[in-house]
Amino acid sequence: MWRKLLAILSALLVFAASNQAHAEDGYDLWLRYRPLPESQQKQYAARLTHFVAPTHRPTILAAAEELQRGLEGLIGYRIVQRETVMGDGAVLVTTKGSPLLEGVDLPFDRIGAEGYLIRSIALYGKRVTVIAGNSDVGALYGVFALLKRIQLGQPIDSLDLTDAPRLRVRVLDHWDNLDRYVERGYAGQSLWDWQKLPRYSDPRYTDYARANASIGINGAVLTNVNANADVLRPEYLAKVKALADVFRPWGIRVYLTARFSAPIEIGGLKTADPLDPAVAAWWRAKADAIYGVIPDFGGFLVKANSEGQPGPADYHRSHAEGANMLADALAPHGGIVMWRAFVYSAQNAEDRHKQAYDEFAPLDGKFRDNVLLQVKNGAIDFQPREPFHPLFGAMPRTPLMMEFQITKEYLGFATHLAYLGTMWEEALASDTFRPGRGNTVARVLETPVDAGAVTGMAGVANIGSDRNWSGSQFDQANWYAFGRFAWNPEDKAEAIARDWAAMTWGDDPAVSGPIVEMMMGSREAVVDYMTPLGLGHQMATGHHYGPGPWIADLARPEWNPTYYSRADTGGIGFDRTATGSDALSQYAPDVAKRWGSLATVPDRLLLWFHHVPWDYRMKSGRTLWDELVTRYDAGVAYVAGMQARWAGLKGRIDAQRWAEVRDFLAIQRDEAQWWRDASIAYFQSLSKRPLPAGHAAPPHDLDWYKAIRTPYAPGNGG
Ligand code: GCW
Repeated sequence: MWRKLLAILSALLVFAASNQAHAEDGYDLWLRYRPLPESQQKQYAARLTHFVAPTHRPTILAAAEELQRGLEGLIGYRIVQRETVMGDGAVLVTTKGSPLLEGVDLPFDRIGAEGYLIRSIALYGKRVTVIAGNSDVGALYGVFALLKRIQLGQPIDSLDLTDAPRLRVRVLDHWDNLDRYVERGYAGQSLWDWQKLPRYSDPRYTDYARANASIGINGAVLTNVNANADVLRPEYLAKVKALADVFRPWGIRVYLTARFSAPIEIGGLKTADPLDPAVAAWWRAKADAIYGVIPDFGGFLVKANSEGQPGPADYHRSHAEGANMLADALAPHGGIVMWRAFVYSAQNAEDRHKQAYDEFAPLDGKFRDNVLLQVKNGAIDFQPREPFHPLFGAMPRTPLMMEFQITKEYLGFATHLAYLGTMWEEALASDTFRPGRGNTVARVLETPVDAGAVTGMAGVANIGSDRNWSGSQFDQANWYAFGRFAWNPEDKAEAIARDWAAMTWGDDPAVSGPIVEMMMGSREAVVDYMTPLGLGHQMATGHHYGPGPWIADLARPEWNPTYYSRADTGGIGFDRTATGSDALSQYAPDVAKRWGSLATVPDRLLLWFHHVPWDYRMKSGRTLWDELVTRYDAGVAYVAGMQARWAGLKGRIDAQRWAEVRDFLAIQRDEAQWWRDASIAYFQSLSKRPLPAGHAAPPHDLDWYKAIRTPYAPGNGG
């Protein structure tokens, strides 16, 4: 009796102590490693008694320390290192060719350079778990995979797992300026404290690298694509080196954005013409200098001739000529160029949707092997919904990498709960029909254009100095999901959400179940209350915060929401069929045919490709106008539903995180209503139709919504 009481008391004390030392504020991300129930702890403990690993190697040391840290949290003790297998329960963290594995047959040929295998085997008559890769980083990924299993309460008794990333370059693009301002950042300042580097390295850099490694991210572009050449100066390279040194054990390379005019700005040259020998020599010398400091430097990311950035077109050279010149400078060192296809021009009257394709498709096959063309998921700009970019599948001789935006510039910033996994799955699963059926965007990304060609995926980071990293608890899920899709573009959003929810909020299905349900419909809800039925870019100017569907007076036509909606008294939508801009002709004929016909275009893309009258009859039987209103209201209702679900989780989730999410949902609810009311007020001024029965009129007139100004909304400039 007393012993039992004492046990309960001490358990309570441990719980209280660990709670105090570790208030849940989101800092730990999905690597919380909270204690498992005692019965589970015992089962795992028997399997994990000690580890054997060549920890003189930095990446293996990182893996071993993560294993210790994770198990200490999850099962309550610090697993010790031994020279060799000392009994049952040894964990071997190692690589192919280890003398310990002599005579053991393991499928190293299945896991590539960065994959891992995890096997339960008998070694020297003992029950052992082997975690191994062909490289140290493979073993590191294997350790994270084992820890994930344990976090999810899955058995580890007879393991036989292999996994390997399907893309080679899996990078976060930080749009971070040198003064720590983050363009489109909603999570505080840049993590990179340039002023204190290189002498002081914030311990957060290690936690950032750990989190990335746990989901297989292997690169970080440290600086904004709207670039500043100063980062290429020697004093900044010393700072970049300090970050590279922290990241290296975690398998993460650093990359920088290269401002195309750097030879003029910091090199004293008169030109940045890529065909000028002095310019090429300057970049070669710059690359040599970078690799002298950072031998495993990843390469450059370039935004050229887009939104005011300099580029090869300034000298009447093509994008290929510009990219290849940089690629040649990096090639001797094994570096790559990620050249962005996000190019459109104010001087070009062509539908913005068509411009990148027109520019790049003719250059197929003209880029060096170490160039990756980085293409946004859609042809416009990270809208809540866009059809896939027509370049996917259209450049079979050019490596294309995907660019997703993790930070929610167009999806409600940090406060709106919008799980982007479903959006990315939708893009990746899209069938390009090039060269034929079944070649999805994911397959285009995964299939190297020739042996040894690079493949990749980039995500515009949503990470900043906020304690919870991403500006909100739920935006962490988007960072997590991005890593998972970069590892396997054919992964499933729901499976990813389930893993994330269980690791982040606890493995209790009564908690993680409702959370996953909230997440799975959340992006569609944003589409509904912001831009339903294929509308796009209806946001207010510059900061993109809140609705501005009436805006028509901006200098560049394609910056105006009215350019995209084409709403008038007759109807709404952008005719991109042959009678309109004919952007559809940039897709494979099967796709163009399906989306080009009113009979077969899905509702979700209707107004993206067609201009239809307000009384157009939808598949639901409603008129277009009624359907539009219905969608706006459905979006708002979904948010209300999330609020109710979240209220039901009170007490099951730690107080601080629960309250934060509750308050953010309240903000989202108000803003969803604002979007709905303002949009309906504007479109009704054109449709001149009554609201369908049961749908309330906006509480204010259109001018009231037009008068709203939010000049200090974050993310739009330093
Ligand atoms: O989405 C737009 C953003 C810009 C961004 C640009 C780009 C970095 O509004 O802030 O610039 O895209 O992707 O280059």
